[in-house]
Amino acid sequence: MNDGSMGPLTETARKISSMEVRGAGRIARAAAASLRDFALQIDAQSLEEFNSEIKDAADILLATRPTAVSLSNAVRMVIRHRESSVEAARRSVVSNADRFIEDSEKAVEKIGVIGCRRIRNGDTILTHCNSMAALSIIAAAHRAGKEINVIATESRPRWQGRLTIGMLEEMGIKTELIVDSAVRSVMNDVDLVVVGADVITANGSLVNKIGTAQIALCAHEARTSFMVAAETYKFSPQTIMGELVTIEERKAEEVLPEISKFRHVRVRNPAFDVTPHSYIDVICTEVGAIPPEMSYLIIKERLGWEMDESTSISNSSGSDNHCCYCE
Ligand code: RI2
Repeated sequence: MNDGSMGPLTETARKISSMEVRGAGRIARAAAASLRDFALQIDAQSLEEFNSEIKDAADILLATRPTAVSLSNAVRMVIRHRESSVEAARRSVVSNADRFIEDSEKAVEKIGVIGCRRIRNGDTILTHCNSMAALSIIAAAHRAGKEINVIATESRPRWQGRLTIGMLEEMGIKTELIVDSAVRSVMNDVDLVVVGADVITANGSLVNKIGTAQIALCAHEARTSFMVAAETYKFSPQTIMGELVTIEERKAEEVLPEISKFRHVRVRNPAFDVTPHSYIDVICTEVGAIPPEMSYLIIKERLGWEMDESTSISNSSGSDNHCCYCE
């Protein structure tokens, strides 16, 4: 393995782990771009050597964050090829990556166009964390001239809500920021909840930023519509094969920087939670607004070829993470 050319890729992996690069879509595009650039550098004498180098690079990226299936789906879509020469394999990986990046950016736009049709003039929308797919729907409604108000949560412990209010401010959209624990107290003012996704499972359940499930519960209680914005590469083929979704547990210092001063205190810092499909009204994808029950079909039709056990690739990392079954 020529470590020289691995430098930029390991740097991308470091940024994904540290969340300098974050957001399921941006993580997937960064991984695709770094695999492309690495493939252009590989100096292999045989196809086997090329495949082994690209597989090692893929494993480094897959070991960064365990939850967002966008990462493993992107890696799989980029490195797959049926070529018989090094140069043909290299061209294949490069064009797979370019196509993935282009399609994923177009998907965000399409989700905006489709999802904004479910927003009425005067609606108050609540959103959580910082999701490009969810913001695409809100921005499209605004561009369509609809008068909307947005309530954004802070999204502790990493404050992604501050990124969201910055973007809404730039678009000139009326916005309120709330602490995460204020959701239920404002839910009666909310017409629609719009959030992003890290994983959509085969049964239509959602894995997204910690706090999403509580928001869904409050929306369910208030009979407020709950919409998920998710590109089809965020659906998980592995969950059809019965695999559980790994919930990333991040370091305690994110919640309590001075944790080392405590002897009897342990911090729990799960980065994501699970929203049951029964709390989700619609999942807005680039191929349409679908009921959660249609997730299996999306996986079959849009990600189809992954059904074969032998081709299963999934994120892997860390022991602190826990797996959960998506009820
Ligand atoms: P987009 C983020 O995860 C949030 O959970 C967000 O809802 C999801 O990714 C999707 O984001 P993190 O990387 O792809 O902040 O829609 O942990 O931008």
